[in-house]
Amino acid sequence: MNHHASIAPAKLRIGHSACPHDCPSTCALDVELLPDGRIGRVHGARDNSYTAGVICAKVARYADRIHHPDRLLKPLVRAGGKGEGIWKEASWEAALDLVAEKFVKAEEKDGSEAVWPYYYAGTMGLVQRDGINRLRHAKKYSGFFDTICTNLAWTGWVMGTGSLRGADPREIAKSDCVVIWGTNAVVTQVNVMTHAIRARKERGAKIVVIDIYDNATVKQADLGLILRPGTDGALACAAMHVLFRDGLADRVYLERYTDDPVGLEWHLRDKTPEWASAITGLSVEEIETFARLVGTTPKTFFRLGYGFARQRNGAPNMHAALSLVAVVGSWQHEGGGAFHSNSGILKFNTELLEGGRLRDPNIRYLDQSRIGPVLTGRAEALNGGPPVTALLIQNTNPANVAPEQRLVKQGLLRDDLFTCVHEQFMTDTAKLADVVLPATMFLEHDDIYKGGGNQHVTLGPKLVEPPVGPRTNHFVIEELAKRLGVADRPGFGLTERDHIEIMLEKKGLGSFDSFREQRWADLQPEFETAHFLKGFGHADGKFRFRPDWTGTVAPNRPPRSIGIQGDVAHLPEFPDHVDLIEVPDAEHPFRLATSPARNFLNSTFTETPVSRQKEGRPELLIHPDDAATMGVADGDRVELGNRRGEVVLHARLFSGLKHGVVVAEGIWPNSAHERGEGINVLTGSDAAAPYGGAAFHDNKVWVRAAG
Ligand SMILES: Nc1nc2c(c(=O)[nH]1)N[C@H]1C(S)=C(S)[C@@H](COP(=O)(O)OP(=O)(O)OC[C@H]3O[C@@H](n4cnc5c(=O)[nH]c(N)nc54)[C@H](O)[C@@H]3O)O[C@H]1N2
Ligand SMILES: Nc1nc2c(c(=O)[nH]1)N[C@H]1C(S)=C(S)[C@@H](COP(=O)(O)OP(=O)(O)OC[C@H]3O[C@@H](n4cnc5c(=O)[nH]c(N)nc54)[C@H](O)[C@@H]3O)O[C@H]1N2
Ligand code: SF4
Ligand SMILES: [Mo]
Repeated sequence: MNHHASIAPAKLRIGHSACPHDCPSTCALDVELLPDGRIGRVHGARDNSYTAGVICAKVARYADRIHHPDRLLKPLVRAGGKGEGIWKEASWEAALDLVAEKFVKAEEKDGSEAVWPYYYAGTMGLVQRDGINRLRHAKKYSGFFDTICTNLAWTGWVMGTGSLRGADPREIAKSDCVVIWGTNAVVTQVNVMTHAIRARKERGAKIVVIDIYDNATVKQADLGLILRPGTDGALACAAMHVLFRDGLADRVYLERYTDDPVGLEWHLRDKTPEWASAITGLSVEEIETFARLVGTTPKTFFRLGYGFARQRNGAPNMHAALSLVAVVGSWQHEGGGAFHSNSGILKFNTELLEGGRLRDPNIRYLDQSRIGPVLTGRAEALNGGPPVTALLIQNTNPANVAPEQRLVKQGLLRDDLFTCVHEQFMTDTAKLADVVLPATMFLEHDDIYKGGGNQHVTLGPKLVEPPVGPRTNHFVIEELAKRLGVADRPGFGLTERDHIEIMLEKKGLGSFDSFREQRWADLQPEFETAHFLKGFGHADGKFRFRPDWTGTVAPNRPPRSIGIQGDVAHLPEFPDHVDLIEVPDAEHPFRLATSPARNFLNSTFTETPVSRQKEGRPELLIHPDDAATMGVADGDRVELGNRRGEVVLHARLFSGLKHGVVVAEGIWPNSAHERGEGINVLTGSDAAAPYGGAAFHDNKVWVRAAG
């Protein structure tokens, strides 16, 4: 016996992967693989130039999630009333047979559009996320218009630039001023901070943060601007006014690269700091200081987030902020310009994966954000088609995260609706299902990931065996296809690895095995392209101060069956402040934002004990002066509500926000709330102009002591 070998510590193996979660950072990961088949700590890859060795704490402790005792392991079939929590275990064969039978029945009764595959970004892997579209197209099921997260922000961006890309986010490290606008980056995409802090350390760069409350990112700022929700357009206009007024606008750049600088200057003549101060709640000095800083610092990098666009005027506000970047002319400099998302540069050919050739253009689409009105049968939400009587849900938790929650739940409880949920945990949505199927986690299956907030494509190969029971999304789609008679159509019958290999090869990125060695590819366009110095994405190459709000700009224009949305008549001709938001009134004197929690990612990680413990309980941040007027003390129960419903939270007195503004952090499980109803009872499912999208941070509410 080799005594020596048996006591030597087992060498820690490291597996390489990508974070699959819906976070712009898409970190490259180094995962500790333990000899017993479990994982240890997860680390950020040091040699990835964007990740740079840093990841968030919740993914570093992923062992708590993947080895969680509450993971779903068996297919479950409802054995009591909907939502009662009485289940019967079933074999995979029996459960899939039942799902297929119900889908066929729904189709026979109301046509194929009665079935709605409903999915989102629980995993951002292309195969496991988007493969569901192959089944949808092959079966002519209802289409899915994915508005919930990106539509307001992307639309505003593309209206200006014509293209969904921007300056290399790593250039933040080379800036002299970093403006972090409407993103709580410390919490939601920590890698932005890695590069911003480097700029501060190495170059003495100033960090500006624009938000509605004194959050973890504002605390890092040299200049923190806390404004009223939905007023960023006013700030941007006043800053541009100051630049024109003080001769700091780059007129040569404007003449060459923009559509109507003269019209813009005339339009801004009365958008003074005083005007903006009254709208934003910022002081005139704050606005002047901000304008002067960006106007005199050529290398100013604007990192524009999603958060400030989650307002009904979010698209115009995003466009207004971008317009400021053009007036400064900062696009011309390395370390300058703006960035929001790179989704426009990282295109793969997903024809086979998503079954593009099987698509029937006459099939109606339904709006993801409007699942409440859709499931409760509102004719305008059904877009001229039949009721939805069957749902296949993967990668998302709409009973918790979607707006107007009472409608969503009312819909899911319908007796004539059959719902199959494929999940890792018994989420609020799974609880309301008829069949629940257990899903694998990212380290247990093969996939490939595109960075939204960076420029990498990263492989996430299978690194560990799943427990007995859970199966991949791909498996479920393939098995249903067999039972529904479409398994012989193009794109079916391949493995995950086949799909990845096909996409890599079509993009000239090698094979699965070579890419596995390589781990990721850096697809950053070169400087002049990235900075739009060869022209912006519109046909005339110009940045548009006068957007064509109902025009045909890609990427997220609504499909024909949905059309242009919301109050387009009031979208501004030039950058402006428009009151498309829920303006407070006597009955609803407060503005509520539902901002992200650090230890949760949407509703994910609400199941892990450390995240739960760190977040404490559902709270409402409220200004001490506002609390005093209603006799509310720190920790008291408060009820807040609007015409959509009411929720009880615990007050946390907090002076880092404006009077009349309240913030509820995190999407807690519905069951963590007093009445089993979550924060999205209060948010609206009306589609915002012009391309739709949910305005999660734009809610007028009343607040009162709950005793
Ligand atoms: N820890 C954690 N990380 C996450 C998530 C999470 O829930 N938790 N969610 C992930 C997802 S899906 C996404 S899309 C990204 C989103 O990440 P972000 O781009 O950061 O967007 P949000 O998280 O919606 O909000 C960011 C900030 O905008 C603020 N805000 C709200 N309204 C306004 C406004 O009118 N003006 C301004 N200036 N600020 C406003 C909010 O208070 C919040 O502090 O984060 C991802 N990362
Ligand atoms: N009040 C309020 N509501 C919001 C927001 C807000 O800021 N405020 N943010 C909105 C935003 S930006 C977004 S993007 C949405 C996100 O909402 P969702 O897309 O629903 O995101 P998660 O809540 O993270 O839920 C993803 C689910 O997918 C599951 N999952 C993960 N990987 C897999 C897999 O491989 N297979 C299967 N079958 N399941 C998997 C997870 O277990 C999890 O339950 O929420 C929106 N809702
Ligand atoms: S920062 Fe975002 S991408 Fe990186 S590990 Fe955390 S959740 Fe994943
Ligand atoms: Mo999102």
